[in-house]
Amino acid sequence: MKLAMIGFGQAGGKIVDKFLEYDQRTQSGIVRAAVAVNTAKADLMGLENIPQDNRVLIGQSRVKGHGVGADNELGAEIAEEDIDEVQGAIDSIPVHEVDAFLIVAGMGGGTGSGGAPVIAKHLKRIYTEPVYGLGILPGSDEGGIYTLNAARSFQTFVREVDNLMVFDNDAWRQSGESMEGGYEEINEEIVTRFGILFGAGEVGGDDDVAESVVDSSEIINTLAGGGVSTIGYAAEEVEMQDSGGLLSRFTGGDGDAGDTAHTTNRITSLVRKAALGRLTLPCEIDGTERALLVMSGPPEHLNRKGIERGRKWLEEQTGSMEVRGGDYPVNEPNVASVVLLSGVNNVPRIKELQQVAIEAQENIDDIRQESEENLENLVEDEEDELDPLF
Ligand SMILES: Nc1nc2c(ncn2[C@@H]2O[C@H](COP(=O)(O)OP(=O)(O)OP(=O)(O)O)[C@@H](O)[C@H]2O)c(=O)[nH]1
Ligand SMILES: [Mg+2]
Repeated sequence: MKLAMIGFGQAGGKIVDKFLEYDQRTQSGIVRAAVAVNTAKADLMGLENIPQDNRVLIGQSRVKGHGVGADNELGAEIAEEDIDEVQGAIDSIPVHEVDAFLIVAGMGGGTGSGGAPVIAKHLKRIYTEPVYGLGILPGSDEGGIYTLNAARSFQTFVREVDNLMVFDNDAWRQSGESMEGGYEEINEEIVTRFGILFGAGEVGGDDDVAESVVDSSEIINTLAGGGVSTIGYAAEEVEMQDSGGLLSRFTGGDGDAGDTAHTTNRITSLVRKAALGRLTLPCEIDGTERALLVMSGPPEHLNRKGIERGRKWLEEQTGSMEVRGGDYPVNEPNVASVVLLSGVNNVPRIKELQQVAIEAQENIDDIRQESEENLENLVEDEEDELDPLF
């Protein structure tokens, strides 16, 4: 599946930059175009793979290239004011060649958090292609303003996009590591999972293959209907056959004869590990609306029986009637299972964020009321003083 990726803010830019690196490394062909937008000049300069012309500095007259310092209202204002500059970069994308847009942003800061929903709304108005979001939730140790930004931005972002895929830094942060080193690994984790998912929709051409291989329309249909998505992943190293490569499968049926049971069992256990292990956004998988299973690996280590069993198991576990599945043949000594759970409903972290947003709203009302009362008292006092009878 070919994507036009737009990274908003520092996290967004870095992750899109990493997707380009992944794309070059694996030849997955998922990044048709990559754009980075930021209010901070230094962040844009630090990117490695996104072409210079596709790096858009916005808000220069307001913040002089220094970022918005986690003020996401300012981030949103600037994105709206400078939307033409962002559109200028998007104009260079051959949109007829992409299957969808993917907007990537950290939800805790100012630029990405404020700007991502603005650009999503803009793209939806102009283009017919689906607009997906990849939202990064902050770690809980980052401080109140980050959580509050995320709580607010999340609500808006999920409304503006066709589906919001989420990665929660809080569930993935590692103690005892530097922040930067931690992000390096986390970003690698992100591009691996999403890379396999979207890369699956890029295999095609041969009609014999098309039947069992995941098609980009299956990814789009799984994401359609909106809501929040999370992704599970599990992999195992395997030995590769010396010759034959991708073709052996289609001439030799289900690959290595004799090993079919082992192959099937490996697949079903990887599906369980992916769905029950650490998800990009931890949640209860029961109650998921739609799901997609992608099994990637050397063709001789994939079989239809395993994928069908894995798919059935996912139906039971999620209670969903809409579980798709297929394979993604690659020439790497790894069998991997990627499970996309779309429209998840039981997510503790989101409930927590909603609570934060509600409390903040209530506090704002309290603060307003308090200041109004103060004002009234002040006026009354003054009136009292002015009254000569007292
Ligand atoms: N996974 C991941 N998360 C990151 C990375 N960098 C930052 N974050 C997260 O993203 C949040 C927002 O940070 P930034 O992206 O730097 O913020 P920004 O959008 O540039 O906004 P301002 O700096 O306030 O202008 C942070 O609170 C982190 O949780 C990264 O490289 N990877
Ligand atoms: Mg920044």
